[in-house]
Amino acid sequence: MKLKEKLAERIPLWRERVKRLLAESSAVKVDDVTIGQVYGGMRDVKSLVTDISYVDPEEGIRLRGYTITELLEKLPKGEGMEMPLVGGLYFLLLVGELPTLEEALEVEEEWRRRSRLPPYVYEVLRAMPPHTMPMTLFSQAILAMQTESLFTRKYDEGLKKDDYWIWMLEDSLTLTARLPVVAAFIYSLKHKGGAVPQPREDLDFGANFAHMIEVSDPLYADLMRLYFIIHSDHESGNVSAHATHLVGSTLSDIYYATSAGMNGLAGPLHGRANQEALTWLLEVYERLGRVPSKEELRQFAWETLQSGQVIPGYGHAVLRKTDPRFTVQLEFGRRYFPEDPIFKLASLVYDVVPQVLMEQGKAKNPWPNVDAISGALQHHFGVRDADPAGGYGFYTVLFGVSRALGVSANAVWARALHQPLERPKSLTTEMLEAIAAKAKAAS
Ligand code: CMX
Repeated sequence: MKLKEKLAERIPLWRERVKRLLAESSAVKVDDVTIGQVYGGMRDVKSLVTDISYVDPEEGIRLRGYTITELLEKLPKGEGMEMPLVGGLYFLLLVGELPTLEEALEVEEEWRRRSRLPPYVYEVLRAMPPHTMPMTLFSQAILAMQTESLFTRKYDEGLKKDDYWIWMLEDSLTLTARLPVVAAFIYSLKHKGGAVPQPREDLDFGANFAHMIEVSDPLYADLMRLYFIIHSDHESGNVSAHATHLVGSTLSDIYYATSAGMNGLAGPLHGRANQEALTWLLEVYERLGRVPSKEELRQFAWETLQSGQVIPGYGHAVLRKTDPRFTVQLEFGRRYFPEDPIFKLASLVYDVVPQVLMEQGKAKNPWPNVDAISGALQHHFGVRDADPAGGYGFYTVLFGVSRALGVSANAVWARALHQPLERPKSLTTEMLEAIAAKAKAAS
């Protein structure tokens, strides 16, 4: 397989590069850490490394050096597709170079070959109460498949350190191949009586998901290609990526590590914001029975803030401008269904909420992130987040299918470069007070 061959060529060169950097410069300082950062969720502390993506606060994400717009232009597309093949994106994340159409199709083929779920996964999910949150089911399915890990099996047989990545890649290809099926089964359990989804041999990752979830509008396959590409990676410090990396650093396999990352993605300040953003839009829409005026929307936003809640989908820990992942989804809606009322409402929120957040003056970034609009696009195609039994959060599962691409690509490289156990140091408040007193005396 081209993907594996290219990785095998590149990994020794990167090992040399990192070895040289460490040999020559390991004592060079990267950053200073303040008491505010220690107590403030380590915001902006530069202490992780990844070559797969980088988030610039003003510009947004670049995946392997490419902006979202560049990716949509340059990644290969199959016949009749508006959006690129997700297999090409995975190739790019892993290898670091744009694939040819053939290379992208090879990843797609590999995914199709590996997409069958072990039957017990269905039983594990069926055994859960009907109101179980979709993200709980998603994480459980990933953990249940840990029994399949070749990395762990080979490790137990005495695997050489230099070969860790090979089995991490094997597991990652299998896991990522199966996640659209897991997601479609969760949706089927919630809405369609639990029939087992049947992926097709002739469809790519995005179209197969659309087929399994039974959305017949061909535009949905393109939306899902776009969706799976833009949610894949957002450098290493976000909670799902960091939790996956942290757990993986103990040499836990990709199943253990990704399940941990998904539990982080399930939180309202992270991936669950996509569900909450839609709920917020539907609440305002249902209250008035129509798209509100700007003034009505302004009032609704203030009510949310005054009740002590955040406006979901707005703000970011790193970004300080509109998230390009938001913009590209906005453009998709404007192009294909500008008159959809919930989409219209989501666009109107973009005109109103940043100003409200600026007036409130708390959020460092008043602009929308990826989650502000993704639910409105799913809603257009009739894909529901909430389910009749009271569970909700299916949209976060979709985020999870995509995020697994990024975290697994990072995990392969973490094993390839022998990244060590992660173990930062903690201090007590008394120690921080002593550091503060010393600094005060010195000034
Ligand atoms: N609505 C209201 N208040 C907000 C806000 C928002 N959208 N975004 C930030 N704030 C508030 C914070 O709650 C914080 O208030 P306190 O001082 O009372 O605690 C203050 O502004 C400063 O926060 P910040 O430094 O700007 O933001 P953080 O880095 O602490 O948090 C984030 C970032 C994303 C958690 C926050 O902006 C937020 O809660 N947004 C809404 C939830 C959301 O959209 N999350 C998804 C992010 C993308 C993703 O991971 O999927």
